[in-house]
Amino acid sequence: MEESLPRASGEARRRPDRTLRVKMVLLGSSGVGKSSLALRFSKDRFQNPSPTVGCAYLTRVMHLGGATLRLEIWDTAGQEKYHSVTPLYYRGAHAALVVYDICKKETFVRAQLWIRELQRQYVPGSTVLFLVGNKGDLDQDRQVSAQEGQNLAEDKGVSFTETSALSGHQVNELLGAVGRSETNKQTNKQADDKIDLLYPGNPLGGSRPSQFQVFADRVLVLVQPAGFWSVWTGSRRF
Ligand SMILES: Nc1nc2c(ncn2[C@@H]2O[C@H](COP(=O)(O)OP(=O)(O)O)[C@@H](O)[C@H]2O)c(=O)[nH]1
Ligand SMILES: [Mg+2]
Repeated sequence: MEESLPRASGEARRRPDRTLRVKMVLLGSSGVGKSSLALRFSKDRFQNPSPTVGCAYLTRVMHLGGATLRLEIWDTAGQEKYHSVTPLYYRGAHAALVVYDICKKETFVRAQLWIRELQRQYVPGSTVLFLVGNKGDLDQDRQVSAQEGQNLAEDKGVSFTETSALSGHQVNELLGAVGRSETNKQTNKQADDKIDLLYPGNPLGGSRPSQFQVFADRVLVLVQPAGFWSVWTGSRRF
């Protein structure tokens, strides 16, 4: 029974430095505004004709709740025209933004395929997906309603927002949401580490417990020989 107990991981896993690197990739059909959004995220400006970004990445530093986030914003180098974006591009991403143009229905259809592909490839929880309807400033030419976007996002279990790279509408809010999703992941991870340290390192300063029981995968009850008992819980599954 003891083999299944969480193991002490040692102090070494503490993170005094709260600088987090966040890899964020932009995906979606050609012309939806990925490069424009990348430029807006990084430099807070808009450029028409659209910037030739691609290949490498742009960066943006954000401060959020005591943490410094270094966002690496990856833009495709036009491979999406041939639907040939390599999985290497989005593998290991902390956040993936699947972008469509609210004025072009086919880009919305294509976004669904992107989400399906990503959900097949990524490890759940490690990459957070956002569905982004861009060109929100062109409401008069809209072919996809905000409700349709919302419905798709709910159906796929991803976050949703409409943006405008041109006006900057909702761009900072989106970046904030990406940042928060990453700091939350890190906080959960730290909670995991804390649980690791609690047991078997003498939780009550006494001897090792004689019994333990796990409820609902999340709650660990330790029963001490003297009849004391203590309960540990956290984000980790025991
Ligand atoms: N009106 C409007 N045009 C945009 C917006 N974002 C991008 N565009 C334009 O859409 C075209 C394609 O943008 P681009 O960033 O190159 O798209 P990409 O192929 O997905 O990288 C360019 O002419 C941009 O100026 C937006 O939010 N509003
Ligand atoms: Mg581009």
